[in-house]
Amino acid sequence: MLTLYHNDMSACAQKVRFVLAVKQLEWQSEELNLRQGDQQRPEYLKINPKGLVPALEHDGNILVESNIIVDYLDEAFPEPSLMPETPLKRAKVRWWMKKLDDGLHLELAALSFGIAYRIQLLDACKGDINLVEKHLNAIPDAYMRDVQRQVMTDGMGSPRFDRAVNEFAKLIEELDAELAGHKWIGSDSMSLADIAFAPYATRLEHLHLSAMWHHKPHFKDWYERLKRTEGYQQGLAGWFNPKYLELMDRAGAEAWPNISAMLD
Ligand SMILES: N[C@@H](CCC(=O)N[C@@H](CS)C(=O)NCC(=O)O)C(=O)O
Repeated sequence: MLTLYHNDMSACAQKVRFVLAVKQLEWQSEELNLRQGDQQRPEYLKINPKGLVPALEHDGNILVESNIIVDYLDEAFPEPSLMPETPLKRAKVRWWMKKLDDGLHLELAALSFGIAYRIQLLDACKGDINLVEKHLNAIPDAYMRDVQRQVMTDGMGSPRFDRAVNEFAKLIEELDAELAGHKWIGSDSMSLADIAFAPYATRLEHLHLSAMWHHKPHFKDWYERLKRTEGYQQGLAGWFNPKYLELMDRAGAEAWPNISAMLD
């Protein structure tokens, strides 16, 4: 029995749902409202002490960290395999995925909060800055707490925000070069790496930033192909939250002139 603790728009949860869909696994959904602080409740902190989604329960065992969860699912449910056949290609897939844990995921949080999620959090706290502070102080993960605090305070004016924009511009450049040589990231068949990056391209698109890859034909083609897969449709598109989409589109369109000026 599989139970996923997740959120409809969380990038890391999207990645896991994509894999569950590709493998056609049945799972039970436990959805958390991240702006209302469900992830900070004591019951959930017993599942993931970092107060982050996703977490997966499989036959009574808890797994956290989305890259570890998808790797586990690929081993526990090997068909269809989402890792390439050779050790070298598997190493490449892992190398790409590691980038997310090495910092890119926090850059995404900086972009998302800096442009749109800060508005949601302020609304959830009814504009009361003390309640916002309380929510931020209760984030157990120090790295996530710092990022959110910096962009909650200074928004797009934060140096943290500028860095995030440029880290993503660099990633798109690198992926475009990678995809010039392979149909998929690191190999010629879709793997965990493609699935891991799908939510990041999606978030950028939702935040009105897809102009960042207008002149990156390989990246653009990869993303369009990925979106047409059944796994993407079920694991991501099927869960899109219209309220988030509306906010991200509106706030992203307003932010774009500032953001394009930040691009080196
Ligand atoms: N490295 C973790 C990151 C998980 C993470 O950052 N999750 C976000 C949603 S994508 C979260 O739960 N945020 C809670 C919050 O904003 O307080 C993973 O890959 O699972």
